[in-house]
Amino acid sequence: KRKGFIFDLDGVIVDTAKYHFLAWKNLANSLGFDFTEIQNEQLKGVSRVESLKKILTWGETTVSEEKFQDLMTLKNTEYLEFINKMDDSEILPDVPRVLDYLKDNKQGVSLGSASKNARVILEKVNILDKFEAIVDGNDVSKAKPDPEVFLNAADAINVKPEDCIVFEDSVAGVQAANAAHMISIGIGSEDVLHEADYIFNDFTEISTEFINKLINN
Ligand code: B16
Ligand code: MG
Repeated sequence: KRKGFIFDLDGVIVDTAKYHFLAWKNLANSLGFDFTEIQNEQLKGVSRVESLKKILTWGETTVSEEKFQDLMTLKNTEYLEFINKMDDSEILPDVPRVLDYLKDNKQGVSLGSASKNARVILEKVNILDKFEAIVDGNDVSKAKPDPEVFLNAADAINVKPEDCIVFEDSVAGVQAANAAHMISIGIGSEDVLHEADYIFNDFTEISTEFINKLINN
């Protein structure tokens, strides 16, 4: 049977959280306060606008709407400098193996990411052509944990939500997949992602047998 396999981007296909961290940290420091890795964890899966709102709250800082826009642009400009240096060596282990297996077995494959930079990142790491459809931060109005991004990603490949499987590294993303009535697969630690139907540390732990089980269920 043709199922739909929907991949989150940041934290699932590539580890861009480290670049988001550096760019947000520099921004926070320029405003006179610090930004920690623990805070960065809480921004996973969260949109750019919501991320900046949280950071300003943590830094007990308020800015005008105009300055807010400037800060978003500044952060993204620096983030893109890191992205522009990426290549296929940054694809997380065994992601290409799973993508190729799904394609060879005629499964639907799409991207469901909160990032507005999804396409450029997939191009940089040279796997844009592995996806039948890309749904990203430019296409949705409601952020994860709202299921909109995954429902659109399912629709774009013509697969019913209940026949879709989502790979996610963030709590909000797992909740979005569950809200869409899809099978959620958490990539990361069990402590954080316990709401997922299945949890793996990374794709090296995802066997062909397991994928076959998902396809045939
Ligand atoms: P951008 P994902 C999310 O991507 C990231 O996890 C999150 O940290 C980031 O703030 C968000 O994209 C927006 O990214 O600034 O590039 O539009 O995990 O949903 O692929
Ligand atoms: Mg993610």
